[in-house]
Amino acid sequence: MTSTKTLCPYCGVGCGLEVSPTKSKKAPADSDWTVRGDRAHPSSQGMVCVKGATIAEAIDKNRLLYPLMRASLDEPFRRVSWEEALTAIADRIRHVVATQGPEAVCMYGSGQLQTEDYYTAQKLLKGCLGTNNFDANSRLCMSSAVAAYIQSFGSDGPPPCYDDLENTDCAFLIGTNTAECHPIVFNRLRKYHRKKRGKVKLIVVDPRRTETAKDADLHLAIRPGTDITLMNGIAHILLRQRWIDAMFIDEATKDFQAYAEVIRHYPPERVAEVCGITVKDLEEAARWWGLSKSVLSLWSMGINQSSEGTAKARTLINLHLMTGQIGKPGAGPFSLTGQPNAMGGREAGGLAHILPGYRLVKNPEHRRAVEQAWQLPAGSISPTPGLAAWDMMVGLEQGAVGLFWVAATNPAVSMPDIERTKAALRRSPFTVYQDAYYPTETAEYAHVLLPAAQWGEKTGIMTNSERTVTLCPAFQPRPGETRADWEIFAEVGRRLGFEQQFAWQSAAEVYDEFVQLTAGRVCDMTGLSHDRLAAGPIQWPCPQQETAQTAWNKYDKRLYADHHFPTPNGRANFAAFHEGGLAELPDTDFPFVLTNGRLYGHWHTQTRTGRIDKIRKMHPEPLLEMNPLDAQRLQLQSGDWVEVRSRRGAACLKLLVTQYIRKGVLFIPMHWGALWADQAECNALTHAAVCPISLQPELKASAVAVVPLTAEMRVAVMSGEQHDLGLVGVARDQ
Ligand SMILES: Nc1nc2c(c(=O)[nH]1)N[C@H]1C(S)=C(S)[C@@H](COP(=O)(O)OP(=O)(O)OC[C@H]3O[C@@H](n4cnc5c(=O)[nH]c(N)nc54)[C@H](O)[C@@H]3O)O[C@H]1N2
Ligand SMILES: Nc1nc2c(c(=O)[nH]1)N[C@H]1C(S)=C(S)[C@@H](COP(=O)(O)OP(=O)(O)OC[C@H]3O[C@@H](n4cnc5c(=O)[nH]c(N)nc54)[C@H](O)[C@@H]3O)O[C@H]1N2
Ligand code: SF4
Ligand SMILES: [Mo]
Repeated sequence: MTSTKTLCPYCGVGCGLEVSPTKSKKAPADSDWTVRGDRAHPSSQGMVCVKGATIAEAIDKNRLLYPLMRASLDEPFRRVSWEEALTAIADRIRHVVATQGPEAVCMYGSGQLQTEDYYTAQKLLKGCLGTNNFDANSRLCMSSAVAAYIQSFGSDGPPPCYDDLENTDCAFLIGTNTAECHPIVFNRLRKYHRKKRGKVKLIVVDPRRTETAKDADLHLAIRPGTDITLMNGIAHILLRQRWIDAMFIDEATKDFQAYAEVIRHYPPERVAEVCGITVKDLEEAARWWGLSKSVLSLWSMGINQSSEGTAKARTLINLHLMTGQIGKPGAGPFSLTGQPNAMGGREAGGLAHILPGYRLVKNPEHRRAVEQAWQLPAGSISPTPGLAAWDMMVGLEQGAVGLFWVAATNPAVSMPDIERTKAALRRSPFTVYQDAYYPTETAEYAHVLLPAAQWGEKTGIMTNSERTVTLCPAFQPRPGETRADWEIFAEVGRRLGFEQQFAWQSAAEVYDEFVQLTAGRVCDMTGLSHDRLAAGPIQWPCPQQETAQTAWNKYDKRLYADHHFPTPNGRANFAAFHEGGLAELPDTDFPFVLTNGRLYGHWHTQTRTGRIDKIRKMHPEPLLEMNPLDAQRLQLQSGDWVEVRSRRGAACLKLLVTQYIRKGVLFIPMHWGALWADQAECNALTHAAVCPISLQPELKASAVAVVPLTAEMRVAVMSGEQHDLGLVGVARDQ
C-alpha cells in the first residue's frame, strides 16, 4: 500500500501529514502506521510537532467499538445493535418534540468534527427539526473572534495567511502561547525572526513568560484582563504621534472619531500602572506598531476566553484599522483557531446563531436561502438563535432539555464550573454521547454511547486557520461497528421522515451540497470538491469560474486586499471600549488570579495523548505554577502539595515555583480530568461568566486561594475526608 496524504487531526495550524504502513515494527507496541510531514502541504511545508508525529500511537487504543445503552445512569451499560440504539434515539426525539417542542432537543458538537459531519448536523437540527440548538465547543474557543470579525468587518473569516509570518516587520502576539499550541506557525515565525534579527520585531503580551515569550524582543507581562487598557494605550500613542494611516481611515472605515475620543483617556502613565508594565515598554510597543511597514497580530485564548472577549478582539482590530495594517503582505489581525476543523465548523454554520455559508440565524434572507437549498418550507428554520454551550447546561439544570446529544467533545472535563456541569449532566433525562474512545469522563453521564469512526477511518474535509482546505481520506478500515458522524446524523434524519434531505451515498456528495451554500459568500468554495482536493489542499475563497466576480478579494491570498469590507457601506467598523475588568476579582479570601491553558505535548482532555507513552513522559503530572515571591510568603517550595480553592471547587496539585509567572497569578494546565489525575481538575475552579456578545466563558481567570497540604492532609483530601485547613492568602497584588 502507498502512503496517504491527509491533515493532522489536532490543532488548527493544520499541518499536512503523510501516513504509510510501518515497514518493520521494532517492538510489538509500535504503531501500524508511520507518520511524517507532507512537504507538499503549503501550510506546514513538511514540518510536524510531537502531537502530529505520534498520532498513530493513539488511534487504536481504548476505542468504543459498539453502541451501548442503559435506562438510567446508575445502571451498567449493555451492548445493543445500531438498530436498537437508533430506534431509541429517533423515538426519543419524536417524543420530546411532541411533548416539549423542538427547543428541548440540543446537540453539542466540536471543532474536531469534519465539515460533512457539521453540515449534516445543521441540516438535521436547524432545518428538519426546526431548532437552532446546535452549539460546539468552539463557543469556549473562538466565538469571540467570530463575533469580532462579524462586527468589525461584516463577516467572519481571518484575513491573513501563513505567508504573512515570513513577510511581516512586526509580529504582535497577544493572549497566545503559539510556541506550544500552534507550534508550526511559531516555527515559521521564529525561523524568520531569527534570520532577520534586529529588523523584525516580535512582541508578546502574556502574564506568563511562556515558551513564546522567551523568543520575544519585548514581553509585556500584563496583569490578567488588562488587554483593552494596553491596546487603547498603544492606540493613544499612535494617535498622538500621528503614526496612523489617515487615508485608510478615511476611505475604508467608519466611526473613527468616537474611537479617538475614547483612546484620549489612555495616557501612557495610567495604562502602564493599570497593566503593571513600564511606560518605556509600552512606548516601545507603540513605536514598533507605528513605525513598522507591516504589522501582523496573532491571538487566541488569552483574548477570546474572557467576559469581554469580543471587545478585546475588536480593540485589537481597531489597531489594524487605524494603521491600515490589513489586506497586504505581512499584515492583519489573525485569530489562530484552536481545533483542526473549527474553521470548517464556522463555514458550515456550526454554532447556535449561524447558518451554513457564513450566514446568520437572525437574517430572514439568510434563513430563506438555506431553507430553499434544503428543500424545506419557508419558516422551517427558527429565527431565534439556539442555546449556546453554557446555556445548554443551564437548560439541563432547569429540566428544559429533553434530549442532549454530545459528539466529539468531552464536556465533563472541558466546561467551566465542572461540579455544576456534572450536576447538570446528571439531571439529563436522555444523553447520547458519540465518541471514538471509551472510557472518557463524559461517558459516565450518557444513556446511549455511539461509537464514532475517527480520523483515518472516514473520509472528510477540514479547513485550517489560514483558510486552507484539505481532504482527509480514510486509510484504514473502521474498527468494530464504528460509523462516521455524518452517517449517524443522516440515518437519524431518515428515520424521522427526511429521506430526501439525507439521501447522500458518500461524504463527497455531502460536501458537494454544502459548497453550493457558499456561492457568492466571503467563504466561497464552490470551486472545491473531494475530487479536486484529492490533488492537494486549496485555500478559499475558491469560487467556480462563473461566480468569480463576486469574490471579495479577487483571489488574493488575503481577505480585504481591496479595502472593501462586506458591510452594508463597504467600510470596516471601529468600536471603542473601556475595560470592564475580570468577572471575578481577587479579594482577601481568594487573593490569586488563576489562569490556565495548554502544554506542548498534551491535547485537551487526553483522550489520545494520555495514551501515548512519549507524551506522558514529557508531561507526567499537572503542576501549579507560582511566582517565587508568593511562594516565599506562603513558605512553599517546588514539589510541595497544595490545594487550590475557588468559590466553586478545589484541586490538589504539586507546586512549581517559577519566575515565569507574574506575582499574584497562578497557572495550571487544563488537561487532567477525573480519569487522568486525582482531584486536579482545572475546571473545578473556573466560573461560567460569559462575554455578553459572543457568549464565550471567561475560562482564563478566576479568583482562588492556595492552601498548603501536609502529607497527612493530602491523604485526607484524597480520601475525600472533611478537613478544615483555613485559608492562607497573600495581599491582592498582581
Ligand atoms: N499542545 C496543544 N496545542 C493546542 C491545543 C492543546 O490542547 N494542546 N489545543 C488547541 C486549541 S482547541 C486551542 S483553542 C488553542 C489555544 O491556544 P492558546 O490560546 O495559545 O493556549 P492557552 O494555553 O489556552 O492560552 C494562551 C495564553 O493566554 C494567556 N493568558 C491568560 N490570561 C491572559 C490575559 O488576560 N491576557 C493575555 N494577553 N494573555 C492571557 C495564558 O498565560 C496562556 O499562555 O491551542 C490549540 N493547540
Ligand atoms: N479551563 C479551561 N477549559 C477549557 C479551555 C481552557 O483553555 N481552559 N479551553 C476550551 C477550548 S478552547 C476547547 S476547544 C475545549 C476542548 O475540550 P474538549 O472538546 O472537551 O476536548 P477533547 O479532549 O479534544 O475532546 C474531543 C473528544 O472527541 C473525540 N473524538 C475525536 N475524534 C472524533 C470523531 O471523529 N468523532 C467523534 N464523535 N468523536 C471524536 C475524542 O475522543 C474526545 O473525547 O476545552 C475548553 N475548556
Ligand atoms: S502544529 Fe498542530 S497541526 Fe501541526 S503537527 Fe502539531 S498539532 Fe498537528
Ligand atoms: Mo479550542
